[in-house]
Order: sequence, then structure tokens, then C-alpha cells
Amino acid sequence: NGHHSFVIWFTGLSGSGKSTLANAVAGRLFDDHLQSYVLDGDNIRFGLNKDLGFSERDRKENIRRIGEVAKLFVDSGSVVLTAFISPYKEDRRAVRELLKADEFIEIFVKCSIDECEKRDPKGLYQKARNGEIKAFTGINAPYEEPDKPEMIIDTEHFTIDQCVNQIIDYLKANKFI
Ligand code: GGZ
Repeated sequence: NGHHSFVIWFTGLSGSGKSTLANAVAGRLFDDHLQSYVLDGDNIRFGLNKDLGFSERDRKENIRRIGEVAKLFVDSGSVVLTAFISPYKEDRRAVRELLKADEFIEIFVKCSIDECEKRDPKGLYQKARNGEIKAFTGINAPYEEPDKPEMIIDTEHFTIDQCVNQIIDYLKANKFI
């Protein structure tokens, strides 16, 4: 059908808004008659990657597999949106290298740890503070911010609607859609 398939790769802390943004952008693409698919913990960590936990090694393998799956989606002609913390630069770079230069849009979902901890939608930050979760990203496991993401979206200071508009505007301005 001639339209361009690509990956929108959201990266950021737990609670920063990655899944919310990915699903909202997917909804806007659908309204424009563009099919897309969201990969996130709900459909990956309970299925394909249910053997993986949150050690550094497991997170790296998680992201490696998700990158390969995203590439398959792109090969099939789809737009794919991924919502994983993906805390390591090197792993995100490896995914970028699986794809063509115009097939990978890295979006840093920027939100301070204080704000993410305030939101704490699943009570996981609380559990991490209590020592019930050992290696929680931002508390006692690293998050490496991207140096040169295609976009930085600030969910702390803009509404979800404003953030989604920024992303749609970028996709249009750069002829992705
Ligand atoms: C970070 C964890 C952890 C630990 C469980 N550290 O807010 P959520 O719940 O829905 O998003 C987090 C999700 C992170 O999984 P990812 O596959 O995105 O992580 S990674 O890219 O680092 O492999 C959180 C929940 O799983 N969760 N334990 N220790 N987040």
C-alpha cells in the first residue's frame, strides 16, 4: 500500500506515561486509517518474555527480543509502537541498528523520578522503597537517558493530549504519516 512502516520506540521510567502515550498515538493513527500495533509489558512480558525478570541480563534480553519482534512487524508493513523502560542505551542502539534510519523514532518520555513516584499507579515505587522490589528502575537500578532521541516528550509539564499532538505533528512534519 506504499505507506511507510516504522517503529516508535518510547523509553522512560515506570509511570512516565509510555503506554498511555503509545495507546493514545495508536488511536490517533487509527482515526487517520493507519493500522498500528502497541507492544508493551501486557502483551510481551506475560507471553513471549514470561521467562524474563528484571536483572540487567534479563532486561537486555527483553529488549533484544522486542527489537526483533518490532522488526518483524515493520517487515509485515505495520507501524509499531513500543512502551518499555529500555533503560540501557546500548540496547536501544542495537534495536536502532536492526532497522533502517527512517524506520526508528526514539521518544524519550521525560518525567522526573519524583513525579513518577508521586503518580505510582501500581504502588511499585512504594514497594521498591520498602525493599519489596530489589532492582527497581530509578530507585536502585539504572536508567540511562538517551543522548539524541528523535523526540523528548515532557509528560510532567504537558497534558497527554498536548504530548500526543506533539508526536502527531512530528510524524506529519517528517512525512511518516
Ligand atoms: C522496573 C518493574 C520492575 C522493576 C516490575 N523495575 O509501571 P509498570 O510496572 O507497568 O512498568 C514497569 C514494567 C517494566 O517492564 P519493562 O519490560 O518495560 O522493563 S525493561 O525495559 O527494563 O525490561 C513496572 C514493572 O514492569 N516492573 N518490576 N524491578 N519496572
